[in-house]
Amino acid sequence: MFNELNRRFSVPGLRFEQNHNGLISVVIQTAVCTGELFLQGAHITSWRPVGHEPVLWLSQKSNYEKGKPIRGGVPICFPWFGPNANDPTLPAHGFARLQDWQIVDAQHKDGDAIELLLETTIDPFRLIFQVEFGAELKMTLKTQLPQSAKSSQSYEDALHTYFSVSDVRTISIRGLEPVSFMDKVDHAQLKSATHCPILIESETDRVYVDTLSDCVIEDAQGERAIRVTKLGSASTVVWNPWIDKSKRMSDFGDSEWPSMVCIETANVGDSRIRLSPGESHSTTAVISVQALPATSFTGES
Ligand code: TA6
Repeated sequence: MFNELNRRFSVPGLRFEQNHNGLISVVIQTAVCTGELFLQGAHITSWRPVGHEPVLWLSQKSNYEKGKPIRGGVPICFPWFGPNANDPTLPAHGFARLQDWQIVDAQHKDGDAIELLLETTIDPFRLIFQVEFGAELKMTLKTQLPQSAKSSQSYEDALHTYFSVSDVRTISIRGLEPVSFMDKVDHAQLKSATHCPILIESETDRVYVDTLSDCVIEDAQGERAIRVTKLGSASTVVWNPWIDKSKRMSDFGDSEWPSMVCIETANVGDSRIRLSPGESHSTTAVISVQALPATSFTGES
């Protein structure tokens, strides 16, 4: 199968591989970046622009098996976020990250970038995932409700991006200072804006509501800032499991929590998307990295 894909999509800097569990991935190696995406879940597992350390975080204990979610990278959450409200036996974050997607196009773009187009169906919706691996990482999840649908339908979506940081206890996250948030670590209470950058000092699981703004992870110790720009997303989720929750996840190493933070580009809760037959919606995230001067982190408290 993956040999057929290599024949069908012969693009310089792109090749298909298959792991020991039969999962097929697209491996990208160009003059501007490296990256990888698994066809299961259209799941981006790595992106590393030239001159930088890897930007996406992956657990050393992740599964890479059919039907199991990969821990890290960019899981696509669809058609619901978190546990299913009506049936707890259904998979958390929906089906999109668990099922095979079909790659329908791969091509070189300006700036030695490579663009992939993948599709899948989650009845009654059709999903198209467009990814551009380049000096920036550009991701768009387009959801279509076919004209033939009998009625309007709603869904939640999220590009649940895991970022690699030097130490989550030393970073600050800017862009959400004026935004209220639902605190999932405190009975999902709606809390007022703090008007301060976010510092991660304990388990953090917040859904920032009604925000279109960029987020910037300032990682002075890692000498870089990571920017998340978004379109078509009204919710931003910030998550770090900290110590106890990490221990409760079998695919998350007990000592891995300091090296990651999630900034998720989403439409959840009251911001869920409702489509009429024939309508579509796109959720886009663009990730960019900027080196920070080494002097900006003194390490002094
Ligand atoms: O986005 C934060 C969150 O909803 C957390 O509550 C945590 O469950 C995380 O997603 C990971 O979910 P997963 O199903 O991938 O373990």
